[in-house]
Amino acid sequence: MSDRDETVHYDSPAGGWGSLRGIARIFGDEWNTPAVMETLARQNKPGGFMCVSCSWAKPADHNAFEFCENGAKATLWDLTTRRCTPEFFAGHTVTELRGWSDYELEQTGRLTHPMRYDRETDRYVPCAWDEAFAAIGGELRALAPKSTVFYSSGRASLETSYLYALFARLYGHNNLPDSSNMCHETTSVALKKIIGASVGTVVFDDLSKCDAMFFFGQNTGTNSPRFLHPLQEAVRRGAKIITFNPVRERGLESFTNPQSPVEMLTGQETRISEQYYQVRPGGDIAVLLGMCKHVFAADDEARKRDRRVLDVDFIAQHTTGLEEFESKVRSTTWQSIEAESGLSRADIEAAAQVYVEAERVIGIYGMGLTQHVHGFENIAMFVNLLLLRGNIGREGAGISPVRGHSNVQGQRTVGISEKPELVPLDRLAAQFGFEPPRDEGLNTVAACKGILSGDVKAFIGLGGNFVRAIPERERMEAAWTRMRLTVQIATKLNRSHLVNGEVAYLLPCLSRTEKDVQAGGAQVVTMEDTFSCIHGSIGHRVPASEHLLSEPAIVAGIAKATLPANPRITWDAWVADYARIRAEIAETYHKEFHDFEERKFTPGGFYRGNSARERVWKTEAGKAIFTAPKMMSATGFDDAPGRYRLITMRSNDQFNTTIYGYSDRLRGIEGTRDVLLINPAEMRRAGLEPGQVVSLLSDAGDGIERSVHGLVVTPFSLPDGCLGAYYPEMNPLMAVTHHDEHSKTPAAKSVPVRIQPTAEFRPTPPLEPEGQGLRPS
Ligand SMILES: Nc1nc2c(c(=O)[nH]1)N[C@H]1C(S)=C(S)[C@@H](COP(=O)(O)OP(=O)(O)OC[C@H]3O[C@@H](n4cnc5c(=O)[nH]c(N)nc54)[C@H](O)[C@@H]3O)O[C@H]1N2
Ligand SMILES: Nc1nc2c(c(=O)[nH]1)N[C@H]1C(S)=C(S)[C@@H](COP(=O)(O)OP(=O)(O)OC[C@H]3O[C@@H](n4cnc5c(=O)[nH]c(N)nc54)[C@H](O)[C@@H]3O)O[C@H]1N2
Ligand SMILES: [Mo]
Repeated sequence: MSDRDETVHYDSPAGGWGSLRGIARIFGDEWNTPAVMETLARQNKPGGFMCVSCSWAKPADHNAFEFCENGAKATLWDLTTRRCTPEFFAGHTVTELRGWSDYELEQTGRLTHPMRYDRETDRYVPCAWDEAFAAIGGELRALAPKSTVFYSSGRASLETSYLYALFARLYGHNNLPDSSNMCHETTSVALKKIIGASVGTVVFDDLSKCDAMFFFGQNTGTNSPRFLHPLQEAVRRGAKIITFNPVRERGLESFTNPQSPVEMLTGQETRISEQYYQVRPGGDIAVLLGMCKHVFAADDEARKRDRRVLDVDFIAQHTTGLEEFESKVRSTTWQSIEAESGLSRADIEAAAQVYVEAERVIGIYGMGLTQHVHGFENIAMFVNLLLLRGNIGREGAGISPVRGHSNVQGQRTVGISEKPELVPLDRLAAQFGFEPPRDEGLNTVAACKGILSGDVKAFIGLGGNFVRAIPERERMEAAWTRMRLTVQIATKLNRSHLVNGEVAYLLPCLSRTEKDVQAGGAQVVTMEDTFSCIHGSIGHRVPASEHLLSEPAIVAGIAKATLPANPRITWDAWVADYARIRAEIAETYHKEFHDFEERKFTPGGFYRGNSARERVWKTEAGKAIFTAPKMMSATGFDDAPGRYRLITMRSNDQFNTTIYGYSDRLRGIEGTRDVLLINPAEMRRAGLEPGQVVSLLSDAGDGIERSVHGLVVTPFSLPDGCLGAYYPEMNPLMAVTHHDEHSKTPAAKSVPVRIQPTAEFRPTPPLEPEGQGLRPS
C-alpha cells in the first residue's frame, strides 16, 4: 500500500511470538502454569472440553495443543480467580454499575450466587435457587406466553438448547431469538432458499483437497485462528487463496505457526493470500458479478475451441434460473462494477481467472457478507459463482460460512428457532403429548421492536449480552426497564444484567470448562461445529462457586416452576443424566442424531449430514437456484456528500461484547478502542487531522437522533467513502430497521453515518497499553 507509512498497521505475521505475548499481556506471565496448561491441553480434544470461543472444527487428527491465542483467552477468562460475590453487589447500586464499562464489569470475575434485584435498595441481593425459580415461574404463569421472549446466545450445549426450546413451546410460544439472528441468519435464510440446506456444504477434509479458496468478509486471524493451520497447509501444497476485504487483515496476509518450533525460531512466515483486494464495504455483489462476467467471457473463448468453462452438465441437471442470471451479468457494464466495488476490472478478472483455472473451489465468508441490507444477495451471488462450475456438492469444493459462537449452529439444529417450519413440531407433539404453537415467533429485530412498543413484558436470556449486541442501544435500554420480568443466566456480569425489568434475577451457571456433577454422576454435553460435526465435551475444573447450577438444571428449574406436571416431561430425570436428554434429541431428530450416545466422542465429531452436499436440493424448484440480483450495492442506501459507510469491527482482544483488553495487535491499534479509522486521503478531504476528536451521527434519515462521541481520528488503510470503528461501542448508531431484508440480520457492516468534528485533540494509537488484566488460578 502506498499509504502504508501514513497509517496505523501491524507488520509481523499473525500467530508467532505476538500471539503468546497477546495472552501474557492480559493474564500476566502466570498463565503459563501446569494447572492452566493442563486445562488448555484438553481443549478441543476427545475426552476434553470444546472451546467456548468460536465454532471452528475440532479435527480428529489434532495438534498437541489444539487451541489458539483467542481460544486460550476465552478459556482463561472463565478460569479467573476473581469472583463477583454478594458482597460486591452489596457495595454497589445497579445505577452506579451502569456507569462501568463492559471491560470493568467482566473484570469483576465469575458470578457466584443467584441474585434478585431489590428495588428499595437498587441492589442485587442473594436469594435461594428455589425461591428464584418459584418467583420466576409465578411471574411467567401470570403473563401471556406470547408476550415473553426466550433469547439464547450461541454457547449453550445441545442438551440445554433442546430443553430450552421445548420449555418455550410447552409454555406456548416460538419467541426464540438467538445470537444467530444478528450473525449468520442471512446464511440460514439464503442457503435454505437457494440450495435447500441452511448451513455450509464443506467439511474439514475438503480444505486439504481444494485448489483455491475465496475469502469474502471473514477475519480468520482474529475470529477463527485455528483455521490458519489448514490455510498454511493449503498454501504449501499450492492451493491459491484470494481475499476480498476492505481491511487488510493480517491473518489473511501472513502467518507463523506458534506451535512450530522451527517457524518460531527462524521467524519463517507463510504468505496466505496471493491476491488481496480492498473492496468497498457493500461492494461484493458487484465484485462477484464481475467475476461471473469473466467466467462467461472465458466460456465464450473456450467454446471456440470446443471446450467449456461452465459445468454445463451440472447446470442442466442440478440448477435452474441460469438464463435470467446470465443475461443480467452480460448486460451489466464493467463501468458500474468498478464504480460500486471500488476495484479495477483487471483485478476482478485476475481473481476470476484463478477461479476459472481451479478444479475445486471453496467459498468462505463471514459477517462481511451477512451483515448488510442486501446480505441475502451477497450470499446468492457467491453461490451463483460456485454453481457456474459445479463447485457445490463435490469433494474439495463448496460454500463455507464460518459460524461464530461455539454452538450457535447446533442450537438451531435442535429447535431454538422462531421459525416453526424449521422445527419438527409434529414429532415434538407426538413425543411429548402436547400441541406446540404453530405461529411464527419473534426474532431479534422483532423482539427489539416489541420491547420498544411495550408488547414484550418478559425476557429470559440464556447467556449473551442482548442490550449490548443489538442495534439502537440507547432507546432499547430506556424501554428495557419497562418490562415486568428479566432473567439472565450468565457466567459473568454484563450490561444486560443492569438494565433490569421490574422483577429481575441474575442466575449464575457453570462454564463448559467445569465439572458438571448431577445425581447420575459427572455429565457430558455436546456441540455442533461450523462443519456440522457433533462433539462431546467434559469439564474438568472445580466450579468457580459451590452455588452454581448447570444450564440444563437452571432451564429445568424455571420450567418446572412454570408448567403443570406432565408425565412425559421428566425434568428431574433429564437433569440427573443428560444421556436421557440426548435420547430425546435422537428421537426427535433421528436421521441426524441416531446412536447419539455411542457416537458422541467420535474423533473429529460425527457428521450430521447435508443434503446439498449430496446434490439433493430441498428447494421450491427441487434444484439449486441461480439468483439474478436486483441491485449492485449491498448497503441499501445511496451515497451522498458527507455520508460514510461505517464498518463495525471486532478487535483481537474481544469476544463479541466481552472485552479482554485494549490491544488490537493485528491491526496495530494499541491502548484504546475509541478510534475512528479512515484512510488518509479521505481524512484530508473531510478536513480532519490525525488525533482530532470527533462524534459520529446516524444518517439513517428516519428523524431519530443517534450519536457516539469521543472518537480519535486514526489514519488506517481503508477504501474511500468508508469508516471503521468498534462493535459494541458503535451500536447506538444503528437503527433497528437497518437490517437484511430477508433475514432481518442487523446491517452492521454498512451503517450510514456522518462525522461531526470538534476542536479537541488526543494522541493516536498505538498508546501504552493500560495495566494488566486478569490472572488465572
Ligand atoms: N476472537 C474472537 N473470535 C470470535 C468472535 C470475537 O468477537 N472474537 N466472535 C465470534 C462470532 S459470534 C462471530 S459471528 C465470528 C465473526 O467473525 P467474522 O465473520 O470474521 O466477523 P467480523 O470480525 O465482524 O468481520 C468480518 C470481516 O468482514 C470485513 N468486512 C466488513 N465489511 C465488508 C464488506 O462489505 N465486504 C467484505 N468482503 N468484507 C467486509 C471486515 O473487515 C472483517 O475483516 O467470530 C467468532 N469468533
Ligand atoms: N455492531 C455490531 N453488532 C453486532 C455484531 C457486529 O459485528 N457489529 N455482531 C453480532 C454477532 S455476530 C453476535 S453473535 C452477537 C453476540 O451477542 P451475544 O451472544 O448476546 O453476546 P456475547 O458478547 O457473546 O455474550 C457475552 C456474555 O455471555 C455470558 N456467557 C459467557 N459464557 C457463558 C456460558 O457459558 N453460559 C452462559 N449462560 N452465559 C455465558 C457472559 O455473561 C458474557 O458477558 O452480537 C451481534 N452484534
Ligand atoms: Mo456471531
